[in-house]
Amino acid sequence: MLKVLLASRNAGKLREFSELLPDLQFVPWPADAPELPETGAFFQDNALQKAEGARAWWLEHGTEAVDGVLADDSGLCVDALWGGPGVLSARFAPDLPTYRDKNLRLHSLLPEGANRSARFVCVLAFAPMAGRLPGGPFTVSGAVEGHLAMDHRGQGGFGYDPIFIPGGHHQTFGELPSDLKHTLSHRARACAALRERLAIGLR
Ligand code: ITT
Repeated sequence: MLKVLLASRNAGKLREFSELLPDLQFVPWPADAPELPETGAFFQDNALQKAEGARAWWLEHGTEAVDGVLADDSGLCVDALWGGPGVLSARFAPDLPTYRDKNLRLHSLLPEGANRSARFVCVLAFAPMAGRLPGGPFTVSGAVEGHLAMDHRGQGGFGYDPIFIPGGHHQTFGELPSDLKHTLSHRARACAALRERLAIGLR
């Protein structure tokens, strides 16, 4: 079983990766490790920056051997907001403490009757550890199309899940069971591509 350092402080992502990739053993990013910079303009830049930053830090400070480092940069892209908050999703409305408040702020930016179409995008970067896996860093991606609900609905998931309705459904990711989210989400699709690249096969 490959042992992979997950370069993320987001507990929702850690839970989803453990469920989506049960054939990988994840080492969580330590609480006392530094914040990983993400200064790029695109999901792919930030995912690579986090994976390579975490790999360099782990080579000096890591407490156990790992086969590689996985980083995720993701976000919600709303068409009526020219693709925003997009790559800035984690930094949207920093004055508001909860995602319920952030979601309401997002709604307030959409004029009455606006196009509510949106998509979740996820780019994963994988950086192999030299001597343990061959090759250099690479990225894979996934997306799910949908639209924004009129209000904040459901307790499941994390982040923007309670306002996103995936195409073909009437409930938000906050209301739908996580098993169903895992069949069609942006992160599930990116994980399927990652499994192929790592040749660990699809379940
Ligand atoms: P790390 O960089 O430490 O991984 P982060 O939360 O800062 O954690 P991102 O920079 O990738 O991660 O920001 C992505 C934001 O987009 C995240 O904070 C969520 O608010 C949102 N997001 C991403 N995937 C999501 C999902 O599956 N469901 C709901 N919201 C999601």
